[in-house]
Amino acid sequence: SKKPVRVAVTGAAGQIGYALLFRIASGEMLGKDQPVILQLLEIPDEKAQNALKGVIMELEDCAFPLLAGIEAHSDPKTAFKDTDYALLVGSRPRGPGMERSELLAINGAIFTAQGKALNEVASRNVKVLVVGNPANTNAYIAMKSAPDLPAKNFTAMLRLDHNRAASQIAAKTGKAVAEIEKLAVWGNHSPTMYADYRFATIGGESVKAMINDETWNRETFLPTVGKRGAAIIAARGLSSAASAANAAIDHMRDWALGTNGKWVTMGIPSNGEYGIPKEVMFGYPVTCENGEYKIVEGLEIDAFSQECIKKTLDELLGEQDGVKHLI
Ligand code: NAX
Repeated sequence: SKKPVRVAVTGAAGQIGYALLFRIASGEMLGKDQPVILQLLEIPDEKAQNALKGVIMELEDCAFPLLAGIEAHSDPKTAFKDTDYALLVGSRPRGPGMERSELLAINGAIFTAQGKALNEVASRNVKVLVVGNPANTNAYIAMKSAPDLPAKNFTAMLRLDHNRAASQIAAKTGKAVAEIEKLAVWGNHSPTMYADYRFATIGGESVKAMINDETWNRETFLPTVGKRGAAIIAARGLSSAASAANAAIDHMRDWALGTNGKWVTMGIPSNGEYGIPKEVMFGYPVTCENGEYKIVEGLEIDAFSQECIKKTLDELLGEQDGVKHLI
């Protein structure tokens, strides 16, 4: 049988953590034959550490055959020791009345510390996914704080936006969501992201031709996908958690185990593809094979798409500029 791999999860006692850990432990992320050791990080605060203890008791009570160990941590330097995968979920999202500079400063401190800890103690091949918002910029900070690790191993989660877009298209066309191929989401995990179905197909047929309604694209589809997070908060009184955890599982599983040629969306550091400046943590369509992702290149970018991509890029460059002094 396979040797266990180490999976670190931060914010482990939060609501996404609660929807995520049990699925990782049951083998949904890395395969039903891959034992895992969970290395869970929470803030030192007594309430958070107690909540984490409760989650661990429940994980134990599941008696998952693949769960080879569980550890509770309050320091990233121990939590990330030799870790093969790191899901950085805990962060400080923007609260009511919070200044942008305050948000960036708090997360800057969290993600510089976690980036440095990964740099010092993680496996040299660690695959990092940042879920905590602002996800792209937090991933950028962690990457810049870990100069000894490959920059390409730092990624941000845009998979929830991708899955949201797929579900809207399935509803619009009346087709099964599983049949949708070649969907892309460009840019920042924020309402500025650009969900792009120009290349998408269902059963080999063009989704764009099937829908054939540019007004729907611009006035319904894009705002619906962009504001879906806010719609869920309005309805549930809490932000998306199960769907976010599901997207994190999808992202890591596809990265680790491959997509068989299927396109998925990942936030990854640019190498200049599609005119995005180097190192910007940008959502791109990718395929994955042998533990590596590859950007889908050569797609035509029309004037409207160019405009959308510029808007989300400008927002990201602004965020990146706001944290320059921290890294
Ligand atoms: P919760 O507030 O329920 O949980 C967050 C947990 O993180 C808390 O238990 C907190 O104690 C812990 N935490 C905070 N700072 C930490 C640190 N420095 N080290 C370790 N743990 C720390 O939030 P939840 O609903 O789980 O959401 C977590 C993050 O995901 C938020 O930033 C949220 O904005 C973000 N999201 C990102 C999404 C994406 O698509 N990229 C979608 C869903 C979600 O909104």
